[in-house]
Amino acid sequence: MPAPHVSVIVPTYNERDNLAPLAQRLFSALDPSTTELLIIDDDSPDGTADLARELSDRYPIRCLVRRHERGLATAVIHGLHAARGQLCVGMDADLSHPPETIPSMLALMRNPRIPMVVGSRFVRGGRLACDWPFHRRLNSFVARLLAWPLTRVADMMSGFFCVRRADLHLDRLRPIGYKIALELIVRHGWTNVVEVPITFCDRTAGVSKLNLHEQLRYLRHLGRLYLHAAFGHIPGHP
Ligand SMILES: Nc1nc2c(ncn2[C@@H]2O[C@H](COP(=O)(O)OP(=O)(O)OP(=O)(O)O)[C@@H](O)[C@H]2O)c(=O)[nH]1
Ligand SMILES: [Mg+2]
Repeated sequence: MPAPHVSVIVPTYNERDNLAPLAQRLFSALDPSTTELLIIDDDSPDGTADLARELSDRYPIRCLVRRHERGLATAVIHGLHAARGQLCVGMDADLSHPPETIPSMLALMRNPRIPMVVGSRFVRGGRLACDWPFHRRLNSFVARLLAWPLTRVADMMSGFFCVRRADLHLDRLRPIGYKIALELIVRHGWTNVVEVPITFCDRTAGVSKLNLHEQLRYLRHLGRLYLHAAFGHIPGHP
């Protein structure tokens, strides 16, 4: 089988109910002959991986299962290692990120000076199609404020992005937690990141895995990124 042009990497934990609609929408938006959907599942007890294998009869899907590891960012990195496409898209399984935006992200990546395109809620035209309660909006605002000195990307919290595989230095990454796009931007020193507006929808199936523990982990992650920004990479150190 020839290598696909695009690998869409989706980390999953208990996303069985979202997988079929995700595959259907993704392969309506993208040509299945040049795209692979790469599911990185952390041995979900709800049978996400079994369903992914069933769906692979109908769609170009590969499912990799990690049995003794958990974590969104490390799952995406696992996917970046395994990807066969020249362009890699990272996105969530819960349909919060519209697959229909991916073609315009891929088109922007034709410009070799752009290392990354981010699907963004916080640029003109981007929006939340859901009514987040005040505490959630505040949470998101503070999280972005804390990362603001590290990058000018408005939605650096986004898990929806596209990168060129040849530009990646995966050995530089030391992620913990959720914020893989931020990790990629800071560790690569990317300044020319472009954002495209998206309409972000809350999940309608499955449950969120974002909890207080993850939020505290984000603070540790930020600490590491500030150290990196201040002192550069010290081999052997996080
Ligand atoms: N492989 C893997 N995937 C995970 C893990 N935790 C979350 N995910 C996936 O990462 C994506 C984002 O997780 P969500 O639970 O939706 O978290 P979120 O989007 O930050 O939070 P919400 O806005 O509340 O949905 C989904 O596709 C999850 O299935 C994990 O430990 N391992
Ligand atoms: Mg989500």
